[in-house]
Amino acid sequence: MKNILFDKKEFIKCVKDNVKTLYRKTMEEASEQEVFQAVSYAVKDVIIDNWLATQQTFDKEDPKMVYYMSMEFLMGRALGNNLINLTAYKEVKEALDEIGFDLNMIEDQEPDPALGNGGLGRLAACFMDSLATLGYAAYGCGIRYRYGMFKQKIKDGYQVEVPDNWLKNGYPFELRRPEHSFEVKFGGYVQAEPAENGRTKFVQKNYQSVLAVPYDMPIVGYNNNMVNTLMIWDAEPMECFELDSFDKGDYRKAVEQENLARNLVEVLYPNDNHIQGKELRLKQQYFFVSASVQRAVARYKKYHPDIHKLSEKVTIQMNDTHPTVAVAELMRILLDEEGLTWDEAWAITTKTCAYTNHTIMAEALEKWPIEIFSRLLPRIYQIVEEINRRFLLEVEEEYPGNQYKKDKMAIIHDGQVKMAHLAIVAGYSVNGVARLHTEILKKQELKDFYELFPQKFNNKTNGITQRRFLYHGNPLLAEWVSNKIGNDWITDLSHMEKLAVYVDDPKAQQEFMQIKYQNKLRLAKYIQEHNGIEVDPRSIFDVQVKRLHEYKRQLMNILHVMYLYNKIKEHPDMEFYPRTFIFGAKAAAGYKNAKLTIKLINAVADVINHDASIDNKLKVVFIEDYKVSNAEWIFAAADVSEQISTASKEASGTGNMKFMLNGAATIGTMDGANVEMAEEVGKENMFIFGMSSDEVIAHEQNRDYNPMDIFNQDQEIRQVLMQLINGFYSGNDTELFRDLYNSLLNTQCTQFADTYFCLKDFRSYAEAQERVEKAYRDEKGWAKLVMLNVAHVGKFSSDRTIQEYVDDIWHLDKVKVTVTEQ
Ligand code: T68
Repeated sequence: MKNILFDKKEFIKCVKDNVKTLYRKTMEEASEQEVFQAVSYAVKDVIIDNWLATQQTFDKEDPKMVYYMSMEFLMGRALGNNLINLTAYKEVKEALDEIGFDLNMIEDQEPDPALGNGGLGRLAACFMDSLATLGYAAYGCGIRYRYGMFKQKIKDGYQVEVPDNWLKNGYPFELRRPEHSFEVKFGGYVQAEPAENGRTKFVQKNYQSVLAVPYDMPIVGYNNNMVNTLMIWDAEPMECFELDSFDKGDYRKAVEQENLARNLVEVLYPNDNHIQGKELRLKQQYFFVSASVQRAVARYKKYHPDIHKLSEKVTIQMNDTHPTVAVAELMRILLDEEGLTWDEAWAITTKTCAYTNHTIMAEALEKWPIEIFSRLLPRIYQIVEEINRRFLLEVEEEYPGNQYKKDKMAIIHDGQVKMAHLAIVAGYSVNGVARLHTEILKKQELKDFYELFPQKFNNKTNGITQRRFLYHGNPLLAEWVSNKIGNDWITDLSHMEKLAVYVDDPKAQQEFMQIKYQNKLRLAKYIQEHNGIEVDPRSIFDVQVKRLHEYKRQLMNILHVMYLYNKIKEHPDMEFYPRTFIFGAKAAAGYKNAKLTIKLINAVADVINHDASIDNKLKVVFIEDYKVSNAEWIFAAADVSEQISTASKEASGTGNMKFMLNGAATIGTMDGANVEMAEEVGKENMFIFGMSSDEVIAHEQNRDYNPMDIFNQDQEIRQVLMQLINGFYSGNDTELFRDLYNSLLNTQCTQFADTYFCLKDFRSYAEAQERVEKAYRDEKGWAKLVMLNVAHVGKFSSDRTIQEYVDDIWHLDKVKVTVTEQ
């Protein structure tokens, strides 16, 4: 088949035709947005052929498939990525150049689909890319939120949330598939009825339902013709408003049902690592899980007669506990619709479902009040009760008479349904996302379950896709790497180790640092345009971009900036290498201390950036609306990557890997995947500081940490803290930052003062920052250090991660798609 992307003339013609048919315009008349749409449709055309071919191959070869269930897919823009994976980026760029359009500008017109919060959602997106690239059959299953992650505006230093209406111009890379719609039922009650086979069948009555309609998005594999599918579900009313039901006095119900459909997928909950327990969220969970499991079973049944063998062709991976109702939904389908016995259904379910844990933070663990759960999902609740009853018998057998164990491990206890317990009991695999995190799960958080089911537990250290975060985000470095070692790194990142021979080569060092400089110029321009701040591209770009959370310790970072500022003011002649501290972070709308930290960063920026006396030695920049699209530029331009979470709190982190891939040095704690990064590149090539996770956990258990001791003993720290409450950064308003001060020192305001040990780790952090500065002054030494980081990043590709999931958990078959003339 002819691929128009590689034929300039044909491609331009196609774009022109699209502009004409879509908008009745010529190229000259079309807006940038319209040209984006026209180009995207031309690209989609090519994708569709591969998509069809992939489906045909699936039908023929019948491979085992993974259904990756996730409340969040933080995909980022598709156009550029699709062109890269179709290996047509350069060709299309040139073709567009010819007719006077800049591909970058066109890419910029695409909304950044932000159907996720942070790491967990972005991981799902990287996994989809790797699955398609490695040739594995996969469906991503999620929700088509009408509004994704809010857009962040900074007004007067405060975060303001603006709705993200990403669908307003229509999204070219989605396909509505009404023929695959399913009904999803909520509420009502369950009636036991006699069934033909003499058993009892359970029927949900007087329920409300919505129609789940999937939109498919193509997931293009790199250079292999493979196109997998991300199906995201929209909710529509079952039938339009009926006079009929009005007549029956059911008017209220008809309206309620319509409202249910309208509200269900309206908005993504914007909390990262925090669960609020809102009823609508449970509705969202059951909605997309039920539809996805129904579609998976329907697809299986189309080709296979024996439902007992479901797990030979289908595996369901649950991205955290958010989709855990999947186990009960699968049980329901097998029991109530397929008519299997409990034991048959349980045998299938426990071979089909697997669970990934992403956090040990207590506030992120999902627990649903029985009242909400049983009212909303009466049949599902019955099934969970039965799973719990049988599980507790198992616990009793293992630990006779041990009520304490039973209470601790029960799925339903104390008026709550514990989703992690359900996922572990019903899943055949439980994995953490970095080695340290998995060890903490086994030894502490999930110890009881590990002792009962040791064979289920395993680690899968996270990874990222180099195709988006190097090839697309940092074209200069990507090209340099390819010139040095060839193209193999694009699909096998372990090839990066071949760069090791260049780390002492002065010419290579110079080229490498020149590319970094170019990327810093690009970011400096972005900052000038967006923030109106002039930053010196020769200063050290020290970057912390990630969701705002107290455990990630943006507060410690900005306190350190305040400390440096005091030092420079006090000793104007001291040696100091100019630094630009760059922050980017969204705070959950209701997270007070997080929002106040954003205000503090901006307040500090305001004072420091306007102080001419410090001779531009320090600059502070808060980048508004941190998201996948601007992240790519930020990673490319960073010298220093801040990965400074309190040890034991960051399950893995993935930003750390993206910086490493782009030649930034990490300053970080021995937390999450930082530990494994240090193992790969050597501790001497990172800037490690702070307490170990064991030390943190010991302090938490012994409750023997008192930040007041540090406040009393350390003058400089005290000075910084006093500046939070003496109006220094708040135009004499002594109350503005008091909550932050209290969170660090006042035991009356928070249960534990300085819960995340900012003061405890402060000196060690400041000392590590001094090492950074010293290392940066040694130009050759620095070039070698960051090049070594790039050379040892191989392990952190999501291709490696996915291959481990396939080998140890999913056992998928590799598929090869060939596209033939149609
Ligand atoms: C992150 N978790 C981890 N959660 O914090 C991070 N939570 O260490 C890890 O690298 C990443 O997952 C991938 O494994 C999250 O991002 C959430 O976003 C979230 C969303 C809703 C509810 C709870």
